Amino acid sequence: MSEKHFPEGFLWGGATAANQFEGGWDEGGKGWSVADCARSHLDEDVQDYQKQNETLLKDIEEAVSHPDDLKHYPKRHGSDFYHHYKEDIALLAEMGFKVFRFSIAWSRIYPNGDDAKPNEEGLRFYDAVFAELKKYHIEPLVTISHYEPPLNLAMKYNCWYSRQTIDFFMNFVKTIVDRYIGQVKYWLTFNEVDSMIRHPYTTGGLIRDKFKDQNWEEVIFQSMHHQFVASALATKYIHEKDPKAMVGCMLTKLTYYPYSCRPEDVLEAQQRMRSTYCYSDTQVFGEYPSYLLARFKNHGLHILMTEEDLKIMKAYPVDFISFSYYSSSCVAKNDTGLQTTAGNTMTAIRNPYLSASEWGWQTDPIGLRISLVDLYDRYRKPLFIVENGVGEKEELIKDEHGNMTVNDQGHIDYYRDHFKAMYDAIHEDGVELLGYTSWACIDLVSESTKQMSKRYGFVYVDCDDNGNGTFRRYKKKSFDWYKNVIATNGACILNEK
Ligand code: BGP
Repeated sequence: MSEKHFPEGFLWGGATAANQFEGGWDEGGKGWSVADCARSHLDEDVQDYQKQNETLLKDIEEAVSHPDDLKHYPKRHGSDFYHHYKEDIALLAEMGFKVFRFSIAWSRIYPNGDDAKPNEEGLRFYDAVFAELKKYHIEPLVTISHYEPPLNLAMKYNCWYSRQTIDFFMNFVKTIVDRYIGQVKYWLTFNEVDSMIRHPYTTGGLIRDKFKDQNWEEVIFQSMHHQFVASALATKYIHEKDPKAMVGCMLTKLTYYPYSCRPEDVLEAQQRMRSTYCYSDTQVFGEYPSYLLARFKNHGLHILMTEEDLKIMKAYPVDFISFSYYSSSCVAKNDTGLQTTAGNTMTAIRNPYLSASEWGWQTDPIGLRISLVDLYDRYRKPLFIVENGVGEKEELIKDEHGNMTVNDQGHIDYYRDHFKAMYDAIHEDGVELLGYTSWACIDLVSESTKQMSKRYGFVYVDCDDNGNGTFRRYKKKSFDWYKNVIATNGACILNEK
């Protein structure tokens, strides 16, 4: 029997995001982003995003008055990719990466978001990043907006709640698309577009204090509408400028199982899945699904949409569906007395058949195959996994050759099982999967906890949760393992006895 492997041309790689990885937060003319005000809450349960929403204006004022404090604002230093990008991209090339997902920090290009002209020094940084990737023949996969809108847009315009932000966003899009035309084949407009509903500040720059006497759900969906229009306009512009380029939506693939076979629990799981599918449905089909419009009506939400908005959305749907998948969760109609655990920006019921990471996220490789089949059956468009991985607490050790490294066998085991599930989805279930970028290929600051100690990478970054360290990079045990997976296109694990 012939050796099993992934399809020829499968795009193996890894992902990062500027607000968690880049650092250089106030260098090169970059302006403040909402991420630069994200305080670490190491002593609190940071899964509770709602709590973070309640004191935002005070938190922002506190952050802006402490521009030199990197200890409590870890995203300001990230992993210092800003000064290590050559070394980092060389490490990705050493692993044989075919693709590298990163985001372009909006406030590095338009420091205040509403600037008349772009910041040339910010563009020159990304010129250099693209040049390094080109040198190693690594395909850039660019996220245009990844949790980092300019702070000024949030403070002065209420960011995505304001229709004007569509124009500010399109200034940003036109600048980077014109600058990098022909160099980017895969664009993503908004990271986890559905996350506006879970953390409206991080995703949409919405500061709750500024909407005291408004219907908050209506504010969120009005903002989401502006993002849908902006995403369609960006797709239009990219297709017109570079017909070979593809634009994807990016969905948080939260996969829910009914806690029991009780019909109420099965219905709850179906409803929860639709609570995120409604956003990818809108971007893939180019129109609001009836059940989302029903939610607007039944909740008395008045979302201002013009005929032109709906025409643009319908005319410019996305070309592929990208998504993040970390874990699965259980749901029940009545979860009283059931043990809960954490998941990606949410909490869920503990699945007794699954193990969980130190942060409570439940490891479920079969859930990835279920997610791939679900999404492909729903959309019949190519898929791209752009985030998958597990955060681990790790420490540097000296190996038998005297080199500093990390024995991250947990990462290897997690990835092996998920890669086998991906292969089965492709080979058995007929799913069209373009590629895979792990989250995160190099250690960086966690979104939900703002910790460096929640480590995802094949490469260890010497920086702790208080920002102390040399920022030196060290290859972990998984570095050579993933290098071999890429070199053999998966055969090394698919044909293991
Ligand atoms: C996703 C984000 C990523 C990353 C990832 C891991 O929601 O798109 O930016 O943060 O989650 O989550 P965390 O960093 O909270 O461990």
